[in-house]
Amino acid sequence: MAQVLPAERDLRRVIGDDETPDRELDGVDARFLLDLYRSLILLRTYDERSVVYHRQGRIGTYAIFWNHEAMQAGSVHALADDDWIFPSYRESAIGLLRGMPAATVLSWWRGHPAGWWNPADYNVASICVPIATHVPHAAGLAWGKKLRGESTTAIVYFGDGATSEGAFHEGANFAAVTQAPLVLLCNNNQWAISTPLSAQTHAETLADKAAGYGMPGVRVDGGDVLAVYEATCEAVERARSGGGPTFIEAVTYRAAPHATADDPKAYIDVERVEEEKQNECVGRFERYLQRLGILDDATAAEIKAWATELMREGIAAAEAEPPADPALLFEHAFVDPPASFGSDLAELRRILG
Ligand SMILES: Cc1ncc(C[n+]2csc(CCOP(=O)(O)OP(=O)(O)O)c2C)c(N)n1
Ligand SMILES: [Mg+2]
Repeated sequence: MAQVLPAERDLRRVIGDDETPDRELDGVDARFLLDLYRSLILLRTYDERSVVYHRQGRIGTYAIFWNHEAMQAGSVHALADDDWIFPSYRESAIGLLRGMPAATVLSWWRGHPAGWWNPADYNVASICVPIATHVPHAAGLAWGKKLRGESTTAIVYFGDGATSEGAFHEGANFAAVTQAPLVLLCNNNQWAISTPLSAQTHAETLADKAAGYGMPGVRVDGGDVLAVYEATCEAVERARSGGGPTFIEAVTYRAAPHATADDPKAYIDVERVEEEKQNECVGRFERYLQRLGILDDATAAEIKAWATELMREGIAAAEAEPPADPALLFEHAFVDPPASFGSDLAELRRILG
């Protein structure tokens, strides 16, 4: 039986602060760092514009991921293009990093069928809203790739709350038993809507859970894009070389409401949110790049303008989609529709105009 060491408890960091210097990272050059920055700005712009579009009534309820861009971009940049990504609703726009049009994801938030893509086009699975149910899907896909002798790996994103779900346990255990090439990336943003982490687990860290499955557990500062990148590279390398799954706990803090339908003032620590905003992940990387002399104002402005234009085009294209036929909602619901179905549908069409 393989021996599994206790999870790493210290938070890994690469980007320094007032007290700690930046740590050197092997094998990354200026071009890579700027690509990473471009991804961060794309996600940040997508997220901020989406909140505006929601307020303007142009998309439906939206799950904000402000300050979680680093754990998303850092991990995706550690993958090969054919590795599979299984997002939760919190990573709804992660497909943009694989070339998916913004219009597709915006259409998803508009509840329009154009928001559903063929996962095989991008190796990005559908956005998963039920908590943790995609963990077994990802474990199964990764196991299948291993059985076929392919070197593809998969990564699955889920939250701290998801670790209390049966599906998380089933997926993690299955991946470990089959030694599937899977990275389990837990975004520990310390809240599951209004349920704090302290009500979620009595374990000292979520990474400690990994030992129970017989897999390595790592804790990283989820606001440090390079620490997430480094930890994911190691996990992907382990997976590819037959070493099985890894659990990564990316420690972040939810600095925005759970979603546009939530008002967290009733439960969240407002001062802590303000602290997090001061130290948010995109600004931290920007300052790091400036310290290295890699990012100047003109380049930053050019990247921001590019991302803003992509969003402008994206919402225009999503809004130009012809309205969907409401019959689609029922297409897979009945083998034999009830007798009243035809008249009910006609009534619905009449109401929708
Ligand atoms: C199976 C299931 N139960 C309940 C819900 C309702 N729900 C939506 S988000 C959420 C909280 C999840 O918290 P966490 O896993 O920490 O992810 P986060 O929202 O913080 O990214 C819950 C309980 C759901 N979507 N699916
Ligand atoms: Mg959470």
